[in-house]
Amino acid sequence: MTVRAENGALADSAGSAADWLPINTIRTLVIDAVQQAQSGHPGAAMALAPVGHTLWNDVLRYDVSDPGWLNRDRFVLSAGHASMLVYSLLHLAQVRRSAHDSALAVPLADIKRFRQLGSVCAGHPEHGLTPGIECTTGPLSTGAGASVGMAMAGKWLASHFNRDGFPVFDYRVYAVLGDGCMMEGLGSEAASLAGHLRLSNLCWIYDSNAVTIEGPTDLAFTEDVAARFTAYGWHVGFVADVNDLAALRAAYAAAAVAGRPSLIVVRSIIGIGAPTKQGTAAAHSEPLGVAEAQAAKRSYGWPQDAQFLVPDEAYAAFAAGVAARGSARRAGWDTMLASYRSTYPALAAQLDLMSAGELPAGWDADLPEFSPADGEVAGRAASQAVLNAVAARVPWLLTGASDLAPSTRTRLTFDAAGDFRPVSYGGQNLHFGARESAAAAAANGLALAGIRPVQAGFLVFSDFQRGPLRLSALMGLPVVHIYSHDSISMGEDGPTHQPVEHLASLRAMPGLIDLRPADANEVTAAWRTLLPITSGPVALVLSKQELPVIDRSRYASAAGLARGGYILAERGLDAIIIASGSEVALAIEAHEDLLADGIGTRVVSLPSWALFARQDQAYRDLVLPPAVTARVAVEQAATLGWERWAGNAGIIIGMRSFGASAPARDLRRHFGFTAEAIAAAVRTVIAGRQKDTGNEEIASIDAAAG
Ligand SMILES: Cc1ncc(C[n+]2csc(CCOP(=O)(O)OP(=O)(O)O)c2C)c(N)n1
Ligand SMILES: [Mg+2]
Repeated sequence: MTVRAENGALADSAGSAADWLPINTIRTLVIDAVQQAQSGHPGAAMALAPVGHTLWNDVLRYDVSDPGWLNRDRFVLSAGHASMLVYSLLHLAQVRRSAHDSALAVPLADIKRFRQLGSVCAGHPEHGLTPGIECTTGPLSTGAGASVGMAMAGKWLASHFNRDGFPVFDYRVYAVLGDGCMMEGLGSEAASLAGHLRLSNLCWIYDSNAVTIEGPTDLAFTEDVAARFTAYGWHVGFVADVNDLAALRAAYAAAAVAGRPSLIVVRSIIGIGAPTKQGTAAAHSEPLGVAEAQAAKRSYGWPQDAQFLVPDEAYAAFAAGVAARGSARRAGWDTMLASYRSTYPALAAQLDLMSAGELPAGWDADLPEFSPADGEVAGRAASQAVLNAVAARVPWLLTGASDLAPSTRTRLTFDAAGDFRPVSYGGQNLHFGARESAAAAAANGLALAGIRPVQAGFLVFSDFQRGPLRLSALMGLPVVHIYSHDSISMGEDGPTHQPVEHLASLRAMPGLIDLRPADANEVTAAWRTLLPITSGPVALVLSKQELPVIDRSRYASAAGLARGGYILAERGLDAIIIASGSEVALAIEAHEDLLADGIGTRVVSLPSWALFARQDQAYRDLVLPPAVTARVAVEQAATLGWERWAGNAGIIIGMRSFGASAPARDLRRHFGFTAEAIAAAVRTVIAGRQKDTGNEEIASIDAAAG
């Protein structure tokens, strides 16, 4: 059908009727979906419709029949609250679910069920739920941070895979940010990093509408954003009115040739066309209401009572725009790739493995094994040896720390490793600088582009990464988060640097796999276990201090780590001692001391609660028999949650306060992490079972005193 499609109130704006019809279709879909849901954020999505239309139909290189195409341009809506914008675009472009499933990624029926259970149109865009959503967004600026990782990945992939005449990777990354994204610290870190790296394939579009939730931005945000980005080394373009389509198109064109990341500052009016709400915070997250919605539609020259109206011409505009350009581009790429495959078969094989999320055969062929004769080895040092062995065989494994590679021991030192630097992007060593938040967000973007990213820092500073870390779990991305300096035993730097509550907090996160290996061989087993996991992130928690290498000829093999928890030592079942990480060696010492006194204990190494919880009940009962309630759990971390394994009658030796600044040995004595304290606790639980007086708090005081 045909509707009148003029720009109404926007009479002075450039662009033809052929442009305004799809733009007004987007605006009215946004209005109707939010109105129907009685929930959502109409204003920014309405205002950004011209950006969506021009970017998709004039610029984006995107195959609508395959949203997973490796070399597609990426569109990330960092201002995720404006989700109806991207749902409208995916619908109008008729993007399919995948190359193998031609159903629509976003059917109109789901737009009509915006924000309802089972709809692909969730409140905020969710990667994995909705095909075509590149990244889960909503926490402000985290999507922008991920876009930096996608652009970094683009540079690395091009450097590694492209050959003369074979531009396998030359995709560009576009992200849309609002005032909120611009205010957040993570966005500043990410922009600083992108500027340093001269990521010419990155373009951020800033919806500068001077309104946020509380009101006009002059309440809290008056800086010169353009000057800030210029200082970061970005190219900055301006569009004075988002409805000036010619200016938008010129800005995209300038960004494409800027040779560095680009910011396009676009002035807009939030909720444009809604007579009383436009330009105010009321348009941010309130349904417009019937009268206001009708008036807005009239201002667009739209039938005021039409609901979810998509004129054929709107589909046609996207078919002639993004779809036609994308399919031609894709066909050319497929042809090029076919001859790449015959010219560079080894690289093509790598490409296939990487994009399937697989690892090269023999990737773990020469992982180091450690013996007690090697002396004591710190968790972080063992990990460095293993990481180097793995990375040498998996070229697309990139690793970087937040200025802590020498401390986290995450530097790749083999000859071919190299550094990822501006203009020479082929290295496997990334440098995030002291930017933990951006590092974790960028790692998400790297993973979304097929890279296996490893990002590292101190466990205590995982707090700085909470937002993006959470998104890595929510999206199920295979990011390896290495957290070293894993306890008060990091010592003299004191309580500001000593993690206490962090393990409990990481373990509370659905989908994140915790791994705190006990010794060097458990570190090797940890890498062997974690790298094939592609369904979600792993937190590999490592000691700063040296740890004894457990004698595996006397005790069980470290291969048990794969099940999360395993019986390490067993000389009777008077009690069970459960420990993780650095405390496992203490548990063994206590076990031996108790044996000399005729008390037979089992030591359970529990490096991963998440992996252990995934085992069947029979295995868990085998390791922790329900009948054996005399249990002592020991870990240099907050006790929260340990009741799950220690049981009501058990004693938990853990941290109930922050640490202190002192040498590690003194701290361990002070806080009760000694073999003697563990042995005393075992005696108490055994006696307590007879006297039936199990009490965690009292018992732990006893234990500390012992
Ligand atoms: C990290 C984070 N903090 C707070 C919020 C809640 N929030 C959602 S949108 C927004 C700011 C809205 O301002 P802007 O980005 O300018 O969006 P607009 O009102 O222009 O649509 C805030 C604070 C959030 N989503 N993420
Ligand atoms: Mg705003």
